[in-house]
Amino acid sequence: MAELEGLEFGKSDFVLLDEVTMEQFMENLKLRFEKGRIYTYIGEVVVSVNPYRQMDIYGKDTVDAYRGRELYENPPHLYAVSDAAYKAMKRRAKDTCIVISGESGAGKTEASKYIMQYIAAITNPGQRAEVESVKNVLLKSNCVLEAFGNAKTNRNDNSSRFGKYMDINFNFNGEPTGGHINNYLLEKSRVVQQQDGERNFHSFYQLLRGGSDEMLESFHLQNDPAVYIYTREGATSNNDRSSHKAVMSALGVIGFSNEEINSIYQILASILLLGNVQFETDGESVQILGLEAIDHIAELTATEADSVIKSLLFRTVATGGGEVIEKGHTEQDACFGRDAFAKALYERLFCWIVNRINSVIEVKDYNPVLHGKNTVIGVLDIYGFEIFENNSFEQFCINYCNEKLQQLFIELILRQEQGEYQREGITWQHIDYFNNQIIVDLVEQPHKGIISILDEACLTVGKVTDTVCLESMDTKLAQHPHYTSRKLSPTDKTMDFQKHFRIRHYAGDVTYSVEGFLDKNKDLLFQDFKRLMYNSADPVLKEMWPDGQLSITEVTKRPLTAATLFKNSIVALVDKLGCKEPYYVRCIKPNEMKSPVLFDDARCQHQVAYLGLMENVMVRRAGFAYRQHYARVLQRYKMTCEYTWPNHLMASDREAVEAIVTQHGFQDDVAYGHTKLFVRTPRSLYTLEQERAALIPILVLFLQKVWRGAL
Ligand code: AOV
Ligand code: MG
Repeated sequence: MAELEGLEFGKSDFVLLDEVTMEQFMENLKLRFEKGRIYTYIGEVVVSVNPYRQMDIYGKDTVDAYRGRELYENPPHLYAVSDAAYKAMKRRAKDTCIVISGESGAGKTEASKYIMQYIAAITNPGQRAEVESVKNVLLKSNCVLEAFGNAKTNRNDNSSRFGKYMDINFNFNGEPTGGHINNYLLEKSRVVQQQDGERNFHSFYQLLRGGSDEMLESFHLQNDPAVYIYTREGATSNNDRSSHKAVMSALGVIGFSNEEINSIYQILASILLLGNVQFETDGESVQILGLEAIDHIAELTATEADSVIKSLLFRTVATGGGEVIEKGHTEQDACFGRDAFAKALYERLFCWIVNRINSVIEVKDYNPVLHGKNTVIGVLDIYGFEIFENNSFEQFCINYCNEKLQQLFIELILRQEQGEYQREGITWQHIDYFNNQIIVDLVEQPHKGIISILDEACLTVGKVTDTVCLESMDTKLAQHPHYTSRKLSPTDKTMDFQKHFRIRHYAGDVTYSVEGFLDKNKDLLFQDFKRLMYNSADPVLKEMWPDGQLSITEVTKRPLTAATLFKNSIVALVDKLGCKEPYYVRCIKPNEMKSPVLFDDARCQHQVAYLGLMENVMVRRAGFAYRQHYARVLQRYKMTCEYTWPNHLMASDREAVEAIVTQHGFQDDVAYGHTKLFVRTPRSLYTLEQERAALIPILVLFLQKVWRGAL
C-alpha cells in the first residue's frame, strides 16, 4: 500500500491544518505548489494548482498505484477522485459526475483530459475490441472539439470557447459502452472578430498552416492567415501544423467519412473567403467588390454564385398584406448579414460535428434486462470565469454560467455532507456560506433579471438601442446590491454613462460594455442565408440547415433569444448534475504569466476566497474530518491493537474498530455511523498513523525472519 506523503510536502488535506485560517491555508497551498505537489484535498474535493509545466505524474505507474484504491491511501491526485467516481458507479450503480471549475486558464480542460485518460486506462482489461473502439472515439473527440471550439485568449492560449459536458456510459461490468456530449453556447462572435492579442478558433490556422498544397489550392486559399480578415490579427502558433494532422487523423478514427471531412474544411474555407467579401455603395444600391471570391464560395458550398450574391445583397421580407418583396441591403446591413452568416456557418458546423460524434458513441442496442443498469460518469469542463479589458455578452453568459456552478457546489457540498450524516445516523452542525443565489437571481429572475430585461428590449418593436436597454436595467436594478452603472454611481470614472454596467460577481467585479448586447441576444440571421444553405448540393451542409426549408411567410414564430436559450440549457445542465453523485475538482491559476515557478499570493488568495474553499474546509471540519468504512479502518490499523491483530474475534468489524479506538483513547473524538467510523479531529488519526508507521519496520523485520526460517 502506498504511503501518504511526508510532512515536508505540507498537509495533503486542508482539513488537517492546525487552524483553519486563510494564512495557514495559503501557506500550505504555496508550499505544496513549490514542492511540485499540485493536488491537495478538502475531504473528497481536489484542489488543483496549474503547474504550467509537464509533470511526471500521469503515467502508467501512477495509474496502477491509484487503481481501485481509496482516496486516502495515496497522495492527492485527480486519479483518486476519478477512481472514487468510478467505484461509486460500479459498486453502487450510482450515476456520478466530476465537476471541474475554476477561472480561465486554471487547468480545467487539462484535468478533464487526464480524468478521461484514467478511466480509459483502468477499464476493459480484456481489451475487447468494441470497448476499445468506444474508448478511442471518446478520447479522440477531445482533439477535434478543441480544434474547433478552443482559441487563444488573453487569459489562456488554449481557452475553451464552449462548454462541454460529457457522459460516459458503462455496462454492469464497468466497461464503457458509449457516451454523449452536450455542448453549450459556442462563442461564435470570435469567428468574425477577436480582441487584441487573441486568435480565431484554432481550426482556421490549422487548415491554413497545416493543409496540404492541393487542399488549399482546391479551396482557393493561400497558406497565410494574414491574408484573411477573420484571421489576420492572430499570429499562428508552432503547433498549428502538427495539430492539423492530429485532427485529420482523429476525425478518421472517429468515423467521419472522407466526404464529410472534406465538407468540414470546405465550410471553413468558405467562411475565410466570406470574411474578405467587401461591399461598396453609390448611395443608391450596394455592390460586392471582387466577384471571384463569390464564385469560390459558391463552389465550396455547392450553391449558385447568383444565389450567394442575392442573399448577401437582398433580404426577402413579407409585407403586412402577405406580399413577398426583396429589399436591398444598406452597406451596413450587408456587412452585418455577411458576418452573421459566417458566425452561423461556424456554429452549425460545430454543432454538427458534436452530433456526428454523438451518433458514433451513442449506446446502441442496450437492453437493461440483458445488460443490467446502464450507469454514467459525467465530466463537466466549461469555460471558466473571465474578466477582460472589454467584457461583452459572451463574458456575461460565461460568468453567469460560473455563478450557477458555484451555486451547485454550495448546494451539493452541503447536501452531500448533510446526507452523509443523516444516512449514518449522526447529528451535525450547520455552517453558513456566502450564498451567491442573489447574483444568479440578478441575472435570471423572471421579469426582473437582466436576461428578462434584455429579452424585453429585443422584443420591443422600433429602434431600441443598447443604451436604452442599459437605462431600463438601471431603473429596474437600481436597488440591487450586486448591480451598478455610471448613472447609479456617477463618481465612478471607470465606467461610461452610455455603455457600462457592472456586476459584483462571486469571483470579482466585472464591467460589461452593453454595446452589441441586443444584436447578440437577438442573434438575427436573415432567412435568405438559411434557404441558400438548405438548397446546397452538399448533403452535409444541407443537413445543418433544416430550417432553411421554410419560406419567409412560414417563419412566424420569434425564436428564443440567445441568452434565454443559454439560460435554459444551463438550468437543464444543473438539474442533470444535481441528480448525480458529484465529485469536485477546484482549479486555481497560480499567476497571470503562465509561469511554473510563480505563486502570486494575492491572486491565489482571491481564488481560494471566492471558490469558497475556506468554508468548504470548515464544513468538513465542523462535522468529521475523516470518515471511513469499518473494514477499511480495520485493514489499515488492525496491527496497532492487540485485540485485532492479526485477526479479531469480535461480532463485527464495527466492534473491532471500537476496540482500536478505545485502546488509543480517542473514543470521545469519534462517532460510529451505520457503516463508517467518523473521526472529528485529524489528531486522532495522526496517532494511529504514527503508531502504524512505527510498527511497520518491526513487522517487516518479523516477516523477513519468518521467511528466512529464523522463527
Ligand atoms: P482552463 O480549461 O481552465 O481554461 P486549461 O486546462 O486549458 O485551462 O489550462 C491552461 C494551460 O495550463 C494548458 O494549456 C497547459 O499549458 C497548462 N496546464 C493546465 N493544467 C496542467 C497540468 N496538469 N499539467 C501541465 N500543464 C497544465 V478556459 O478553457 O480558458 O476557462 O475557457
Ligand atoms: Mg478549458
